[in-house]
Amino acid sequence: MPESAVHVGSGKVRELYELVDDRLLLVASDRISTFDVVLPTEIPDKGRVLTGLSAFWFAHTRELVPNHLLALRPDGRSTECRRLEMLPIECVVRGYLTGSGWKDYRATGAVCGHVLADGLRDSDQLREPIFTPATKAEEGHDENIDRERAAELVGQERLDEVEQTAIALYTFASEYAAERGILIADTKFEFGLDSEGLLVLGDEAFTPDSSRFWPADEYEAGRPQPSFDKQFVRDYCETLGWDKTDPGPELPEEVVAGTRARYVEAFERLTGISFDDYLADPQVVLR
Ligand code: Q0N
Repeated sequence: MPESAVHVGSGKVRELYELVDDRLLLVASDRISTFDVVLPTEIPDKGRVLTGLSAFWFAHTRELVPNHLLALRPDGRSTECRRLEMLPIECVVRGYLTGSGWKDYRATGAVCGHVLADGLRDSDQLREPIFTPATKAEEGHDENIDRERAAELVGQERLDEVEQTAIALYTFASEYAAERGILIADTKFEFGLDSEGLLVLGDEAFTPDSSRFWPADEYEAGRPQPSFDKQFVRDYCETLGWDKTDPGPELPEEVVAGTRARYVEAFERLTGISFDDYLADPQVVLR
């Protein structure tokens, strides 16, 4: 990255830079967060796994909706993207009841205006996936909103299009992943508009950072599920008595190695491609 590159955005673990011609460079680091804190220890190749997975899904969903991916760089962790006018909502789809959805349901019986059946348990599968938008918080947690509030932010017609597109994406990927032993409990998309006002999928898609991945063979409703990728990290952190405020703990090498192996396993199961082949030539995920 040249010293002069203009930094246009940053997430906890990714950076966005300006390129020429309304292109952006999205770079995924090897940083990992748990309990909302970025840890001081990196997971080698995590950024490459997430970049490769996201590119794989973009290639496999381009018939459902156009996306911002223009090129995958040879380093395997950077992608060139079209610059979009991003919509001011987080587009979440839930197929299972957990996280803030479970919390809202327990308090009110509904999630983002979807009144759900009585008696649902933590991690229950929903009868059909639901679209549960949220506002983009500058700091702290995104706030779930109902469709009326979301329509005020993007317009009713655009919201209908976003909802239908997000559900179609989730339905496709969750069926694909379930056949490969991974449940996608929920997922978050960010959409934008191109210069002609067409809806385009941006950000990352169906990565373990933007979705909850659960191992299908350990799934059991009525309790929280182990995370496919981060469970070793969470379990280790729970042994420490850490108060879950910044700074987080260093991870020992066996936790790093086990976690890296889980990311690589998710990549290989979902793409059917060996991760070594991806490192040798990232373009393999686009074919
Ligand atoms: C953009 N964010 C949100 C990446 C994601 N294609 C785009 N065009 C214009 N803006 C954005 C994108 C994309 N993607 C998306 N911010 C700007 C979150 N960021 C945080 C940093 O990493």
